[in-house]
Amino acid sequence: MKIGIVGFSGSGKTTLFNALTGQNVPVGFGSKVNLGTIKVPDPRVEKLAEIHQPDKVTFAEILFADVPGGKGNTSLDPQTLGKIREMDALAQVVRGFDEGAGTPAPVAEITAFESELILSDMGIIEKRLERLRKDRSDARLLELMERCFAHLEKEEALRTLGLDDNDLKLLSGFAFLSIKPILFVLSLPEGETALPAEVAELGARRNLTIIPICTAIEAEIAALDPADQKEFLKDLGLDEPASARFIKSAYWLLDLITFLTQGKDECRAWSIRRGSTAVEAAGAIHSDLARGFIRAEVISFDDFVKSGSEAACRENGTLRIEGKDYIVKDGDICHIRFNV
Ligand SMILES: Nc1nc2c(ncn2[C@@H]2O[C@H](COP(=O)(O)OP(=O)(O)O)[C@@H](O)[C@H]2O)c(=O)[nH]1
Ligand SMILES: [Mg+2]
Repeated sequence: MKIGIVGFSGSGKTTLFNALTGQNVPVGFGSKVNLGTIKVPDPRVEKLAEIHQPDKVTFAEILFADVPGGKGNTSLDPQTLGKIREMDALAQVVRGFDEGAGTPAPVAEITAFESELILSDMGIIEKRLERLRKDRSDARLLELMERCFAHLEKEEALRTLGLDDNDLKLLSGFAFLSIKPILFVLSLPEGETALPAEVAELGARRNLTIIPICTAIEAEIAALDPADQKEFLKDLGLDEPASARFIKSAYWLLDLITFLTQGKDECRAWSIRRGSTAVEAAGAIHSDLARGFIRAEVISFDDFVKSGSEAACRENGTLRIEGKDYIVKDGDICHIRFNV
């Protein structure tokens, strides 16, 4: 799962990237995509580690790519669009600070960025429609493409069209931009914590997730050692760092859940999409486990902690045997039995 930190130049993307990952990438104009991961904090993994004392403890991770905005302040060049295309989901950083860059215009910035994605998608569809109308070979795709185009013409992103699973399958090869899930980070000046009224209003009206973050300060905090971080955050009236707030929103945006695996060798958390089956969860661990899937032995985290051991769960019936199609729940501890 790769989340692209995107937006126009000078909006605070690299600063946010540093705040999230604790890296120290130089800010300012650059054309390199920076990559970094953050661990998803999860007290359940810590609890399992406490019980098993394993050799290794592994948290789920989210991968970030800081995608430079290119030269334009209100438009995106083809290279930048190409880099955005590779992302699974987007976090657009919107400038909310002045700092010599001029009065911020966050609502206009959100709209302008969306327009760029929409225009790019329209270009792709237009070309394809021409061919589809000439060939008359694929009526289903033609109908779908016309529906998409009409929606984009109204300046609406494809993600708001209400496409069903079949539609999405047909469209997956096109890698449209305005179809990608997106959330917004408003980079605020020091000392401010709330969204300006016009931004909050836009978010409410269009049902957008917009997180206010003072990116510059949070980047400074992320560079401190953990003990000092707590102190600093308390002074600012925050109970958790930007990365924690961001992860929660990203999980929600991408509709992710966590399942767990445990043992003497490793206790580990894994992110999968809500609605994934046991065999898909097995595949997240290793393709062999999906290929040779026999069954999953599943205990909910709460039941495990209450019962104290896997043997006790077997005894009291809280360990369940589930098949391929079982829909994995958040907090399930899974043991995949497989044979390859
Ligand atoms: N005051 C203030 N300045 C910021 C903030 N975030 C970034 N900056 C500054 O704005 C400039 C551009 O930031 P940068 O992260 O390089 O933007 P990018 O081009 O989107 O990657 C840098 O000088 C940053 O120090 C912020 O939240 N508040
Ligand atoms: Mg940058």
